[in-house]
Formats: sequence, C-alpha cells, structure tokens
Amino acid sequence: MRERFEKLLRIAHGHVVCIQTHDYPDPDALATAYGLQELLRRHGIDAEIGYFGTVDKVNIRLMMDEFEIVPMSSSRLAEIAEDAVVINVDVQKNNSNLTDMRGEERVCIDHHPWVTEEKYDIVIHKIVGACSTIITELYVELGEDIPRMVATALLYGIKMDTRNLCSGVTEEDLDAFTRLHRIANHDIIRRLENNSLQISDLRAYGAAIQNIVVYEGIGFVHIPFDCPDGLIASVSNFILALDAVTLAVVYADRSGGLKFSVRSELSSVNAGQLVNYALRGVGNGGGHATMAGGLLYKERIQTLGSDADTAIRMRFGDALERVRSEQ
Ligand SMILES: [Mn+2]
Repeated sequence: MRERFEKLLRIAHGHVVCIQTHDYPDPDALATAYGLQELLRRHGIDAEIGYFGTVDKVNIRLMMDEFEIVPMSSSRLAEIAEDAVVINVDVQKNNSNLTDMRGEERVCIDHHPWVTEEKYDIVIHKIVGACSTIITELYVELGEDIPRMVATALLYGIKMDTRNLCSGVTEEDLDAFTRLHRIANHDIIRRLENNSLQISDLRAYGAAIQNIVVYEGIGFVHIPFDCPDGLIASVSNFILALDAVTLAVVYADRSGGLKFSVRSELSSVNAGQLVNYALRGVGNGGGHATMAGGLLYKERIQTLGSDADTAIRMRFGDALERVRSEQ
C-alpha cells in the first residue's frame, strides 16, 4: 500500500484534489474520506471532500458537525477543474450510486466486490467489512499515528458498516477495531449511536410495519415515498430482525424508479447476487454477501405490469431459486 500511496501523492501533486464518496454518503464513506483527507494533508496535499445527494440522516449530520467535515458545495463540485484528481472512496465508477463528476477519476479506494470495468491509475481494494479498515491499515503501514478524531470517525465507520462487528466482518476489521478502540473518543461514538433516528424517519418504519409481506422467508417492504438510502437500509435491518425473515428486500420510490436495499442473514444466499439477478433487465444491483442495494429504472417500471409489487416478489423468488441452484 505504501507504494500506491506514494504514487497517489505524485499524481495529486499540483492538482485540485477531490475525495468523492458515493452519493448520499453513509458513515463509513464519510469516515474514509475524512481519514484520507487528514493523511493527505500531512503529506502536503489539500484535498476536499465531495459527494452528490443530500445528507439528511441525523447521525450523518451529527458526524459532519463533530468532525467539522465541510463538503464542497454543489456549485463548486460542478465547476471543479477538468484536470482535478478525483479519488473515489467506498464506491467504484459506473455504480448506480456514484454521480459522474467533472475531473478525472484516477484513484479508487473501496471494499465492495470489484465489478467496474473502468480503469483507475491507482486502486486500493480489499474485501473487508468497512472501507474505514483500509484507511486504518494505511495509517499503520505508513507508520503514521492516528489522531483521536480520525480514530473516532473510522471506528464509527467500522461499527456501522459491520453492524457492530456482526456482519461481513473480517480479521482485518477486528484488528483495526481493536487499534481504533484504544484511541477513539467514546463519548462521541455514543452520541452518534444514540441519535440515529429522527421523528420523520418513523414514517418509513410505519410503512414497513404496515406493508410488510413475507414470502418464502423474504420480507418485502415497499416504502411508497422517497427516502434517503441510509434510512432504507435501516428499515431493511429492522425487518431482518423478525424471526420469520431471513432475507429483507426493502424498496422506496425514487424519482419514478425504485431504490432497493437487500439484507441476507443466510450464509448460503449472497445478497449482492440475489439483487443482481432479481433486477437484471429492469435495473441494476449488487453489493456484499450480507448487504446489497440496487435501482429499478424508471423507464422499465411499466414492464412490471399493473401490480409492480407482486412482480418484484416473483423476481426475487426466481432469483433466490437461481442463487440456490448455483451452489
Ligand atoms: Mn462501506
């Protein structure tokens, strides 16, 4: 990683540098960007953090306040230099949750399964539970001490992306967790953990409670209005807690299409694969074994017929059969 980081410094030198997270960033994406920004600053590179989509989850807003993260405004993002160096974190090019920005995407730091066919000059990629783990390892490998605030953000990123070390966690995440745990400010972690819901979020939970349909162990919820990705994911985790549900498929209206969050508690069913098969031809989907997401395109929604919810359940039922048959 050291050579790749040094190459990154050479590439970034003399350019405007933007660390771009996926749209609607989650705690892991923001922590990664924040930790990397500090590391670059120590090496004389002033990078800015940028993303598309709003931040409306209360814990993310709190995170921005606590860590004093000031993202680029949308007008500055739109006007960034053509030759700016863009570092994609917690996401890869061509993913449905990454808006293409001006500037050159030359670097990628990610922990999702590698799917993009786009080329980067530098890739730091590892299948671990959180992208924050990769940044922690980078500090360690470079022999840099981890400042308390950075450790706090990274620890929170790992906790959120692994659901408190319960999902998709690897040996590397555990090592990073132990290291960060000794340094982090636990008052801040507690504050972030205890303020993750706001009253308006309850509408989405209400829809889940009212609309849930369980079919072959899959809990389906259609949230009939737009809501942030993080909230759809929280609702997905929420219904996965039901004993009758081993797979959660939650989708919300999103500008004419549908935005999906999928969870699997079965080691025999890969959530990324499941959503990928289910949305093939009408959208796209993918992700981790336990957590995944997807988008059903607005242009394809009428192909589902008059009862889109039933059509979606059938698609996931078929996809589940296909995933099982491929074992
Ligand atoms: Mn992540």
